[in-house]
Amino acid sequence: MSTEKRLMRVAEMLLSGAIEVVDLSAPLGPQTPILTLPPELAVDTPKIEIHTISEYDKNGPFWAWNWLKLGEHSGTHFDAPHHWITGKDFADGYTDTIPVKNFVAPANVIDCSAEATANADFLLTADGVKTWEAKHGPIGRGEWVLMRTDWDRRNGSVEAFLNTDASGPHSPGPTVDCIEYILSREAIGWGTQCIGTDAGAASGMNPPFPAHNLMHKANRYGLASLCNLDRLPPKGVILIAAPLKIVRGTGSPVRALALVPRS
Ligand code: 23J
Ligand code: MN
Repeated sequence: MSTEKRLMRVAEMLLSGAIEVVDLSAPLGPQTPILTLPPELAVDTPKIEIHTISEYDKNGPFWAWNWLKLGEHSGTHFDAPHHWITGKDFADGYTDTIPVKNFVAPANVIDCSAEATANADFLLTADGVKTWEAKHGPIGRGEWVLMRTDWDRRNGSVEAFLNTDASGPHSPGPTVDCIEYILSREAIGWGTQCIGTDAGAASGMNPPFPAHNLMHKANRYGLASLCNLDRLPPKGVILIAAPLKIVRGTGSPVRALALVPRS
């Protein structure tokens, strides 16, 4: 079959529902949980604000529109290489310079939901990824690796989502060797369902924040606060996640979508 015919076959399957489009983004608004870092270390992103300019009123009689106050790293969002010091020198590491073909790629979904439900500090290791590969097949070059934890079930509550106590944040994520391993498989990115791509305990790892440090050092990407990974099969889906074309942007909220064959 010609490429033209195959592409139109995809369009037919989208129209018929044979290929389903699954929404992997959380609602983006004032209730969206925002990352908080230790005050001695950092300044935080402000909460999202949505301000009405007009809604068919004296400020605009026939139209409605808003303006936003919105951090790049808010809600379901994309991390670009320039976000981290290790990725700062890549000319194609900003939201406006990443090649757009990298925004459409297959995804591998590693189900850690049972482990993360039992233990909020659960860490996925390289061995955990290899065990998954033995069952589902190898992670291919240019593919996403997504850690399913069902953490999106906590999205309605900032406290539950951030899950911070006196000892710090408790949320699942990858170990250093997990990220090293998926990079050896030439994954294009690492995605999670928590506030960031790294575990709550990641500040104490070596290097600190390995998903950020190592993925961005390799000019690769991150996705955080993904939803609905429980609706995806382990393999065989296409992920579409395109950040806004912010000039020299370090990340952006995204409407992440998965193309999934209807079973
Ligand atoms: C800055 C510092 C630490 C972290 C993050 C940002 C994120 O998670 C993010 O949204 O990129 S852990
Ligand atoms: Mn981020």
